[in-house]
Amino acid sequence: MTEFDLTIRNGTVVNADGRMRADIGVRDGLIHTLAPSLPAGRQDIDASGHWVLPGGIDSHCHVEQISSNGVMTADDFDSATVAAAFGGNTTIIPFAAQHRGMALPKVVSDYHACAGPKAVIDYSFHLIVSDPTPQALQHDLPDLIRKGYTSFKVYTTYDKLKLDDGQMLDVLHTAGREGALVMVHAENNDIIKWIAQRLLDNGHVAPKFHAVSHDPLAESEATHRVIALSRLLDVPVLIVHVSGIEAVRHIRHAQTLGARIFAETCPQYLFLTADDIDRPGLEGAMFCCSPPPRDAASQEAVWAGLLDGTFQVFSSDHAPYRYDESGKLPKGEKTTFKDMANGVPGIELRMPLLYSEGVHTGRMTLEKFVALTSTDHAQMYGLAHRKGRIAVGLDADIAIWDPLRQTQVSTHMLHDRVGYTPYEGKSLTGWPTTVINRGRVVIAHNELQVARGSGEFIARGKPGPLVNAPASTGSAGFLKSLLPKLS
Ligand code: DUC
Ligand code: ZN
Ligand code: ZN
Repeated sequence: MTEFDLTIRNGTVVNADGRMRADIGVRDGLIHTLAPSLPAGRQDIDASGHWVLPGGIDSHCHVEQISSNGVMTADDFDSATVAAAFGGNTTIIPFAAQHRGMALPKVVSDYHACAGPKAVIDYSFHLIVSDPTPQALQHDLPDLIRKGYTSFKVYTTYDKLKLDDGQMLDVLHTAGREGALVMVHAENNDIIKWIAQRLLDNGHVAPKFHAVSHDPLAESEATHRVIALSRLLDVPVLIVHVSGIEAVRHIRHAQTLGARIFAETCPQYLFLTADDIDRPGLEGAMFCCSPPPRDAASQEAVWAGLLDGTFQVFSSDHAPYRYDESGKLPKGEKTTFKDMANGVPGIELRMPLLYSEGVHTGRMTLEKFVALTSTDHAQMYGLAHRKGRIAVGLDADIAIWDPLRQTQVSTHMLHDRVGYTPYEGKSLTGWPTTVINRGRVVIAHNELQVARGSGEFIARGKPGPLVNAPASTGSAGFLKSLLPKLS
């Protein structure tokens, strides 16, 4: 038998549906053989005492993206993919973000020009759709979906991004017809603006008022509304970065009705609360994201949702802005909570945080961890034909975890360009020590082993079985029969 390019031996292989003692033989970037015992390949890794997991897929991160207020993220495709790889990821799905007036094909080609020469691991793109013109809905989106951009994010908030309900229905209708998945940022824009203006008028400008203005009811109302729009047209929707108890309840209720409502949450809603924003001066800005971290009861609701299947995916929503005039503090000391760039970093710590606080503590099985950080991202977003499992014929995307490695989080050990972490000082147990993407050893011995630009763009298929299962709830019969015939 020809020698393997790479073998990983003596480890325990864990997929979302179970674990086994197996050696892995890799050839031409693919998992070629899984067997109880294999001879050493040209390159051989001893995984004794380690978990051998599918490489992480971070399906929500903002990289080299200009916000609607014109602020560029601190990370580009070099630093973001390096940080992602050190944190156990082998694929990221950031956004190609349309701002109003921009043509979607040009947006996509611009992001490719940024990512191609820099990414060290594989990547794909969701679209952000802020301008659903007839050209976008009838031509550009269908064309891009066919080319492998099979999901897009839309917003109910931010003045320059938000869609009204009619536009949302237009987008859902197109997605339903073309078989794409719509991700929604669900917060009520007017509630947030109304509270924020009154706070500012009364001199309440500190970062902690960011969380006050993003009241949980703003999230609850928009989540409920988006679920209704999705059910009306029977088109699947994934609600991103869910933070509050009421939103979790709306999603769970819709799922029990049989609606195709899916959901994502992020580390900031498990490990931070609004109290973290209440710091001296402007320091709280480092903890401000939208929706904001909430309270202990919300954290518990989010944990429960992760464990009971309400959430399919756990992503970072890495939105990297520095604590200076380039990001969080555009007006220096005079910056109010309304001026700051929204977002927290987390691309490198997403999985170590969940491993330590979920798996190591016994709260979550390792199989569930794999589903939430890799397998179900592949399922939801049309990558399952290549990624998300350790199985013969799939890409050799593998993270070897030392379950006992102790780490004290410090910004200095991280590889992003943000300059702080909201998790500074936290003690973690478990870390991915070797990371392999398409058979290439990307991280080993605490060092990056591959060249910039060696990551590949992955065109995605249609969202998988989870999304396509027929819904047992939705619009009234006549509308349902009419919809497929409407343009
Ligand atoms: N909120 C978003 O909607 N996007 C980026 C980061 C954030 O906090
Ligand atoms: Zn968002
Ligand atoms: Zn985001």
